[in-house]
Amino acid sequence: MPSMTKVRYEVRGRVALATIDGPPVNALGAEVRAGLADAVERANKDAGVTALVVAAEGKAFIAGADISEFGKPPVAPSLPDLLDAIAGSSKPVVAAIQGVALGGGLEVALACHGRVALTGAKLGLPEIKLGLIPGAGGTQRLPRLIGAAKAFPMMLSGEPVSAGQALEYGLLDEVVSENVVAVASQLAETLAATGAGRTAADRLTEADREAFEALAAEALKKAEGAPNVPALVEAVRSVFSLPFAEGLAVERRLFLELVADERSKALRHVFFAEREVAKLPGIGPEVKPREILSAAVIGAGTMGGGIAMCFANAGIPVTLIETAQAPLDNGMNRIAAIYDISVQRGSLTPEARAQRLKRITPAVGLTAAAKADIVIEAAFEEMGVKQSIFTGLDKVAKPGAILASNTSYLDIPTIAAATGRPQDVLGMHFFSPANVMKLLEVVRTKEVADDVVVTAVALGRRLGKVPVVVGNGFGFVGNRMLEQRTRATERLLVAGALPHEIDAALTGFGFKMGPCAMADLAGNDIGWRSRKARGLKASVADAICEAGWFGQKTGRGYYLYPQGARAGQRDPEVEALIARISAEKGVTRRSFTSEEILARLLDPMVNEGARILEAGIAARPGDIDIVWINGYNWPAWRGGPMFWADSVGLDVIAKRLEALAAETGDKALEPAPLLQRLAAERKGFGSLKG
Ligand code: 3H9
Repeated sequence: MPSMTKVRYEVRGRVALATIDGPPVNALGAEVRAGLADAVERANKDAGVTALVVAAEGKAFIAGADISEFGKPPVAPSLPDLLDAIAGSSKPVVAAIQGVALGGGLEVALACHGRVALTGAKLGLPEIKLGLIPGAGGTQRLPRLIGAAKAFPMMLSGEPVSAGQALEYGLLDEVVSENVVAVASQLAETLAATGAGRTAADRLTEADREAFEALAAEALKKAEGAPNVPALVEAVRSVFSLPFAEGLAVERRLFLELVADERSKALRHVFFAEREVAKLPGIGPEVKPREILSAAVIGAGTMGGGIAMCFANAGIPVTLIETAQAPLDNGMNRIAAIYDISVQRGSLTPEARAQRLKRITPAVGLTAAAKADIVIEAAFEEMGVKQSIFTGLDKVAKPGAILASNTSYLDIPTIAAATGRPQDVLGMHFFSPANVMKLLEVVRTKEVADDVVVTAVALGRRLGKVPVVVGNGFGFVGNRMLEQRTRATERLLVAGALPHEIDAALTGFGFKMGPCAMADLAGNDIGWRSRKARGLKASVADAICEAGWFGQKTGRGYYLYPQGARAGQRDPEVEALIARISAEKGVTRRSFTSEEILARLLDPMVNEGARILEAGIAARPGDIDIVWINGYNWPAWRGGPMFWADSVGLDVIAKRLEALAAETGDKALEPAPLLQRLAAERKGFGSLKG
């Protein structure tokens, strides 16, 4: 029997008060459930008590079921049983809500006989975001209380509503600006005296059903194979056709099916990985960020312009610096044009556009960076260029200013060595388009000061990014693994697969685009230039570039793009070229299934991920997953490459890599020692946590 220390029970006058005290967010773990069940029982047994109020300490009322308990053996009382006890209590129970009431937390409130909330409270059922549906009566009680046409969109979006909105919906009885527990106690006594309780099944009218069905039809059309949307529709629909208890049983069955589904497991993994990634190994809470009131960005190209926009969008004044007026004007025009598109689309008002543009000050010459609290260099990707910029910055930047490079591949300590202040230098690697993509790799060197890392992470969040701290090393985390996928693509093309087959395998997996379409979009010449600089060759990719087929911008690449088409069409010439290259290499082409293609593309990435972990470039497997989900469109419901590898089985992946290494004679494809060890122990990367 778990201890009940997380719920305090006391009696104030004739009303009992159960206060949840389960920091950080009062999730409904076993102890909290047991404490609440005990409070309901005690209040019902105590002749001196007429009603019960459920309240909570801290910033949240209740953040929901304890997500970390899902998939583990159940511990009584279950949440549905607890809520049955609350709803069936002979003495009225009233919820006193402050902060967030989410998921199971709102379901607790819904099972109560009355609900009072403090201004600023937020109420929602976010289960959909975890690949689930509400599983403790939410799909049955909320529609009965406020009508299915209002309840369904709340559950479908997962977004919480404000206390004011909830009051308007009839979800709350009262909203108060203070003394929420006292007001809830008064309501509880009134309910006890009058015997009144909310029976709102009359909200379920024919008009409501029709409105719900229209919303449901639209939601199902957009569901794109997500299993929980049809489940949500089925559960809510049953409020119109089944008695309450049977509806609850339908909801329970669907909820349990979804909890067991690999897609929800992946989304739950991502939820925790997103929070883990914020914890910086070896840096305690005593390390405070430096103040950032202004910024400068060096280089007004696509990347620099996008980064400047991030600052302007976040309300931070930024100076955009170039070496000459012409590229600066081009850069500013490009930024204005991007904002124009947002205004045309209606996502930005003309006033906001003007304000944002005003925050960007164009300037020629590095001295314009003198007053900035942070300078981000986004110049040409060449060490000499970077070093001369950092030497210049060292002369002009104020003491304590953070000097960051947006390099994708280059060695940060070498860049930092161009200054006399390596403790202030780090990498801040944005992803293109920088004003859109969420990922920010914060590259931590051995020399950089802890508060600089903390500042970069805090700033990243202010800019709306997902910052992931990574170690220094070629390509850091994301591009280092991407290179493995690019090489795998080349191998597959030579061995017998065609561009559209490779791309289809990845889009079938859930990516928005495959590697060939992606290369055509980004420009094949980028990789070509980088290979040449490093003395590397890729027969097919090089031949395509030698033919001048750089991708969409030239109308052809791996595919044809007639008349500026955005979706590529198969190109017989490219396919013949690939076949010729295979023949020249003496390769007899063979066909590959989608599964084989996937394994050949993804296994080497996982292997590289293992090496990245061995080298300490990423602190945790989950960090790698967050990089790939936020920077490279890895589908979140597949959990990221390391989670995916665990779900396939590391022993399976290790065997496949051994076979690939033998077939190609490429020793680099042999399983990394960490992968081998975990596979032999029959463990996953997930076992490395904590
Ligand atoms: C559900 O309720 C199912 C039911 O319908 C049916 C059941 C039968 N569980 O985000 P933060 C941890 S499904 C376990 O950094 P914030 C979190 O990991 C649930 N742990 O704070 C972190 O731990 P740590 C539906 C949880 O202030 C710490 O709390 N509910 C849970 O930025 C602080 O979190 C949801 O989906 C949880 N439910 O945001 C709500 N929630 O410090 C999920 C949080 O060790 N939660 N933790 O890293 C949230 O949206 C945000 O956490 C919240 C606070 C807005 C509450």
